Amino acid sequence: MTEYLFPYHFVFGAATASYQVEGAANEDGKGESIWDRFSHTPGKVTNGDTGDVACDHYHRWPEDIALMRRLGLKAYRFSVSWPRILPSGRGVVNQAGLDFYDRLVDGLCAANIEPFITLHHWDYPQALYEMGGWTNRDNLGYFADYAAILVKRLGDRIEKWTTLNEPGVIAWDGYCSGEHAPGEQDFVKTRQVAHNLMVAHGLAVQAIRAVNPELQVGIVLNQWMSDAADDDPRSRQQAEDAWNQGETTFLHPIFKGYYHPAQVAFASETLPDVRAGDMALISQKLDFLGINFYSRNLYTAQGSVDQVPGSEYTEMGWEVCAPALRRLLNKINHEYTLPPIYITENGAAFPDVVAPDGCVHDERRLDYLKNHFIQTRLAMQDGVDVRGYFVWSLLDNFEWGHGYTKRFGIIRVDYQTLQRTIKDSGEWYARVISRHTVTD
Ligand code: IFM
Repeated sequence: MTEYLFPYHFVFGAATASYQVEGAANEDGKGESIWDRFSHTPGKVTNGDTGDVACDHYHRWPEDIALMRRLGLKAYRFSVSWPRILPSGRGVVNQAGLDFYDRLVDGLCAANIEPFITLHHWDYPQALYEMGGWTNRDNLGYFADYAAILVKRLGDRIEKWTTLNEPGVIAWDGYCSGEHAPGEQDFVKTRQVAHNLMVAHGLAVQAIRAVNPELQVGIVLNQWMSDAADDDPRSRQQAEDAWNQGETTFLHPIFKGYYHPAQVAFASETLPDVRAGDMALISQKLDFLGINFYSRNLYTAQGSVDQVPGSEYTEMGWEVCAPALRRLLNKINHEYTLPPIYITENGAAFPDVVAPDGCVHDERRLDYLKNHFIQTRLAMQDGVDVRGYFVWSLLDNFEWGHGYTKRFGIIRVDYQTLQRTIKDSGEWYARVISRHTVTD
């Protein structure tokens, strides 16, 4: 038996996102988001599910904070619904929307749970989308205005501010595959959206610091490790090329101030319009980097491998490969000069069942989390400065195009009754947090 002790100040947290858990889609003056529109469009989401009610976190947050306390969470990462604050995405502020987050943050502080806020986790205001969305540069400043409004209201109680969650998914799933809102399929736009998101991030960083320079500001990127399947140098080259052409899209501009040359060469037909000053804005020094990690891509000399023989897969079809997290952390730590890192999401969807004893014995999720915690600890021993870890997710929730069919929570949500039940993985996490130790 090996014990992996985490440092005293290590932040053990869990995460959610507004559209995935809040519900109350039309309450208290909230405006429409692109996800409201998309999920109500027939054929876009499995079973026609929407986030109208979701986990009803908007009303049940006191119960959810009580559950967080029960788990002993040190921090809760949540996102803000932009159209709840600004129903048209800009202009008139909806005070009732601000009041909701005010109550939530007060509740967290009273429970000694540190709030980690994300400004934007995909529920973009429909009204701004109709003005060109992220493709229109004139809209980017509205994100900074929105950031400033939130900092003025919540900056006295929240220290850690994240601008965007997974800009790559916003761009590629929203504008290329069309599997996410707004459901476009246009590769040229995709590249421009990716660039514009980084500009908007830079503007928001400035806006946050202009209101309160004491706050810590970061961004959350989802990164998949690129692994070679064997020792063939051509496999290693494939993995490295794929990393440079794809996985550096945000890391390179943000931490080096320019696009990776391999990416520029690879995507030369669809390069975005980069204006003077963009790169300086994008590469402003950050206080932390959030990494969302779920899986890896694997390459042979012939190209990418779809199914890895002998590997376990989650309900999302993602390979389970915890050691890839350690390799990823070491790789980015080696290639970039990074601020402290938080694992801002890690977790797995598995087909849970409620046992006759009323419990959810989610052994596979528990093992997944345990092994990823261990690999994180090993990466820290290798010298990577990881300060915290947020399980995705606190609650089962609306998994975007999959609706409610994929459960990631360490707490089960019964979508008929909205009753919450802590799963075995949640009970395990509570023990880890109380002992600061993961035992293998
Ligand atoms: O549910 C999502 C989350 O919103 C962003 N990161 C990945 C999760 C699982 O797909």
